[in-house]
Amino acid sequence: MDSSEIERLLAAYYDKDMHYESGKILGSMYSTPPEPVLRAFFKFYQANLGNPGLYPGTVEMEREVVKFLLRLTSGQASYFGHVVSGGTEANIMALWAARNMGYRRILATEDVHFSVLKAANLLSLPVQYVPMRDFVMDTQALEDMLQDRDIVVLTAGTTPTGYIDPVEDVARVCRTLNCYIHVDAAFGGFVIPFLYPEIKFGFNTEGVKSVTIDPHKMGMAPYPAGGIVARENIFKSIEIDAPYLSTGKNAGLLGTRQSGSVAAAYAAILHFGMEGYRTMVKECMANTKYLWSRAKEEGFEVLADPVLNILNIRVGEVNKVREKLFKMGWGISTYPKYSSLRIVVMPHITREVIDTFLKDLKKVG
Ligand code: 0PR
Repeated sequence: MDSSEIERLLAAYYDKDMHYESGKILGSMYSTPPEPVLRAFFKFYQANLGNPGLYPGTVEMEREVVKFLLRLTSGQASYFGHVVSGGTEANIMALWAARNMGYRRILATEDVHFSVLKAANLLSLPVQYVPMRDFVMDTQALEDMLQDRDIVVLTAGTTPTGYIDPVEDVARVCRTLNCYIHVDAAFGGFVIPFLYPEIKFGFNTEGVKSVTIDPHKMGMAPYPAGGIVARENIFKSIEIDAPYLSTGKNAGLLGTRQSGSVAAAYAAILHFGMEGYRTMVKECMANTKYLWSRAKEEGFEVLADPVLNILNIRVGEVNKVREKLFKMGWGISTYPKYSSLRIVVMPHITREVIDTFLKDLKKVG
């Protein structure tokens, strides 16, 4: 086929998909990255950090990204880390390393991201749920359950509510035992430092060994770009011989890996910088509060006052409402457990979008 025919055929599929530009995707943790970031992706899209020896330039950019992730998580530049395909791979790598280091059981709340359950299944690690209080881990309950060699997975910005598990309190409870604390800040890592610099969720709490923090969520990088950072070289425990590769070793889940997104994540960091991210995050939070007050004005019940830029609106028959909204062009996540619609207020969710959405929701909610 010639290229115009291919394009014509593909356009039909493209039109079936939802697009961020429409402003109608309300349930994702992603927004269209700025133009220079996308250009970086395409310039480097053939780089493959599965064989780093061929791509020393991209290796350097990965290190720069990791250094920025360490800055956001209060780590030191000498700490360790990788840019990976997403929060799932980051969580799997951390838990894989923890298991190989001799830790035996995962403790987490029910609001932990399902990738942690996936990792537990892959790694044959048992999971015990710790009760929650006000949407975060109940430290008292944890204290009663905790055993030596447990892995405590905390979430800084949970997937359903955006709430932040009490990292410092948990670390205090863990202090007398040999436990592994992993913090999943896949979403919150690019938000908390800009809204609440006083909240400790990273390496400024002793006992936190690794943190997941994803450029392809609030870091405004295109996928696949997750991040895993660690205080010590935990990756040593998952390293495997790869004699024919330039480095002779591989310490990750994937082999070949799309590394245009490493260049793009670096470009996003250069494009926004700390100040640019702060401005963007504050705008998202202001819009979240706008959504919160407008929804209440319209008579909707909001599940929990927003801490980060995630808001849940409670509706009856949540799946039916979601289907109706979908027919009106809205892409939204639901949390059946809370009977709520979850809205992640990313940069494309403007006040105009919010007003239109609430009008539509009134018709079907
Ligand atoms: N940890 C947390 C706290 C997460 O919220 C997520 C994903 C992950 C880990 C896993 O990250 P990856 O998806 O990068 O592997 N949370 C989003 C969610 O479930 C993922 C998502 C993104 C869902 C876009 C839908 C969507 O359209 O909401």
